[in-house]
Amino acid sequence: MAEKGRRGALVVVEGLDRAGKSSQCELLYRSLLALNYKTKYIRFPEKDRSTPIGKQIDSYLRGQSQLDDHSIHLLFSANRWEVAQSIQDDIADGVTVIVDRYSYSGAVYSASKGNPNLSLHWAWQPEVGLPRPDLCLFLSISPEDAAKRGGYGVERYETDCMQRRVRDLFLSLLDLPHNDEICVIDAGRPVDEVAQDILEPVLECMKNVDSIGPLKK
Ligand code: T5A
Ligand code: NA
Repeated sequence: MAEKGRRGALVVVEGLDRAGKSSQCELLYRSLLALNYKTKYIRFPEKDRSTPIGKQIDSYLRGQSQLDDHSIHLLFSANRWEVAQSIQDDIADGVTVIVDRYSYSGAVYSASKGNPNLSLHWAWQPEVGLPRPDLCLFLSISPEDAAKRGGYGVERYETDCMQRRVRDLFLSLLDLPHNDEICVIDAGRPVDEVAQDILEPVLECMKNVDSIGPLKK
């Protein structure tokens, strides 16, 4: 149903661990398909974590291997660069691409580790030049509420202290004038209510896309 010649939108969903990102991406994907839009759903790190880079990330997140903070950071970023061209191609082809975590997670999680040589500024630089989202939905939830949800506490970053730092840094990104694509959604409510709040700004954004730019410094 996308208008002839109009490009697809790049829509990113971000938030703390267990904020409900994957559940909401799946619902959004199905809603857009039901409305006859060409749509794709991808996630970072990749779903099956099966490329050489994906395998290294998976092993690190499960605590099965150790990596220097900068190395793992650059692997997460490389994982996005591997897919950047295919995102551009899909969007040019009129496909709206829904992305579950992106550069914002990349910068914020690494900078939350407390490594004095890994600031948010440093962490953002490898992301500069990646396709800039038309809309980034930040699913906002308290670390306490996130911790009550299924599966929490299994992976490396799922500790209370880390999640608090991650939340603070996510919120600090909202204050940067060049990140005006970020929209905050209250994700502490029932799944269908959150989904309704997400669909409206996405449909609005899809109507207003022009040329896609790069993420800025
Ligand atoms: N990371 C990631 C980096 O450090 N750098 C990077 O560059 C990137 C991309 C794994 C880790 O990698 C780090 C961040 C992470 O720590 P991941 O694979 O995206 O990243 O993490 P997952 O474990 O897949 O996903 P999350 O833990 O983030 O969960 P989601 O996707 O936010 O939540 P979801 O939808 O899976 O739901 C979790 C549970 O809550 C329930 C669901 O049914 C499920 O049980 N739920 C709700 N319950 C009540 N009310 C609601 N509204 C609910 N929504 C979902
Ligand atoms: Na997820």
